[in-house]
Amino acid sequence: MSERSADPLQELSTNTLESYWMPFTANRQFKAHPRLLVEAEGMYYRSADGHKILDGTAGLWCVNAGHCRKKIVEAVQRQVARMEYATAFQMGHPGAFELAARLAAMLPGDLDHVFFTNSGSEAVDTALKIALAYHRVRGEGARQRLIGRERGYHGVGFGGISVGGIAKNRMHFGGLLTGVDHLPHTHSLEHAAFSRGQPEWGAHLADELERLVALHDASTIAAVIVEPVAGSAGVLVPPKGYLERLRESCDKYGILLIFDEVITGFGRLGTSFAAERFGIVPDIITVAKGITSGTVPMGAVFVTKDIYDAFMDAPENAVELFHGYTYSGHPVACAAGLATLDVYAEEGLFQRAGELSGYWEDAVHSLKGLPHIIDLRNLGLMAGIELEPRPDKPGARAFETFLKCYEDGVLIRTTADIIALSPPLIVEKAQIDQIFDTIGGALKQIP
Ligand code: PXG
Repeated sequence: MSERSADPLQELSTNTLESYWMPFTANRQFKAHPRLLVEAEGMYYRSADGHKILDGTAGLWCVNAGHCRKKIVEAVQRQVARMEYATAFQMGHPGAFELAARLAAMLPGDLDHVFFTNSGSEAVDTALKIALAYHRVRGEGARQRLIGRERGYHGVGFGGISVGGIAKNRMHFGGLLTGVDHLPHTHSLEHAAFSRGQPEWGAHLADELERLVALHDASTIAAVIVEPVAGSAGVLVPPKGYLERLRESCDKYGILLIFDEVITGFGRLGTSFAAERFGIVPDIITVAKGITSGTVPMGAVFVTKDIYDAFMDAPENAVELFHGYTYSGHPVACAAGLATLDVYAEEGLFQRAGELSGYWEDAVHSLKGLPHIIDLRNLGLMAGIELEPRPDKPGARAFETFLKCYEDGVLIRTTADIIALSPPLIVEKAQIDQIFDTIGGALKQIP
């Protein structure tokens, strides 16, 4: 990263900012006070006004290998110059097969086939469609219900917001998918505030699935989808025993269990996938983000051999699944994915995240007692810091903390009044200290 960039973006005038409708952003606030990032390397961004900013959020939970890693950048450059695109329908290119095989080798249990998408939202909608179609091809087409969870985030497609459980992401968008129901979320300030790692309280909430089965009958339920650790809603760590009970109930009733690992995949919890961390094998896993360390958009759906095989009974020349994207298995994304897996393996980054998680946990909980904090939670290299909302203005306190931290050189992420942290897995202990010192300093100043 250069000392001070001469990037033309620095010259952006306020007028130039208007046309872009920014996603999940307070557009008017941003355009009045723009925060433009123009360069990145390792653990740092550089802003257009020349400040070095420590990345406490791995971009947006995705840059697990750190920014602009040479090996990944060069692999992308080579691929884009050699063959920038090839159709994925009735044709293939070696990179997609190679990446699928490499991923399959990392997967637990019988998970062994990979369907490529371009984002987490597409991965989720793909997984839900595969679940419905799987039951149908096996002659159980009445299994059409999908069960999500309150406070779940599964991207922004109609499938994802239907099973998702964040009111603001759902309320403006009509009737959504029919036949969807939700488990209760597992967050409880009363019973589990300031838990280190998995809370002791809350496994019984998985038994709510039994209630939904009693209500709808198992023969109508296709799948349950949960994030093993809910990320977007503010890092909600599953209570001890909770995911085990969900797995048991799904097995008992022939319901597919989908883990949405868009955030927890690729080392965030110190293992390849949360499935491995918790010792629970779902039937389907969705991933994105860390699959290319955020370098090129890509998502994927991992399914078991049983699911894949169920579709392979169709006549040999028939298309087995009427689903796919123009850019499924895009050559440049595959090149990025392969190089990213190399970097993860060569540098032992998943293991590194596991080894650092104790230091991380202590750093998170060292904030206890500071103003406004009503909960601290953590797992792997994830953390949630929940603030008491201002009675008149929910979200304002966390947003002001975000702005103050940015001013002080640390990028954090906030959702409502919760600060969510997830640094690249190359983070150093001194940088962990800097993240929490900066947040602590900000909280002392924010009213
Ligand atoms: N599932 C999960 C669990 C996610 O976290 C998606 C699906 C959707 O992925 P795409 O690639 O379509 O965005 C996500 C995405 C936040 C935040 O503030 C998190 C995400 C996206 C935007 C904001 O925590 N996660």
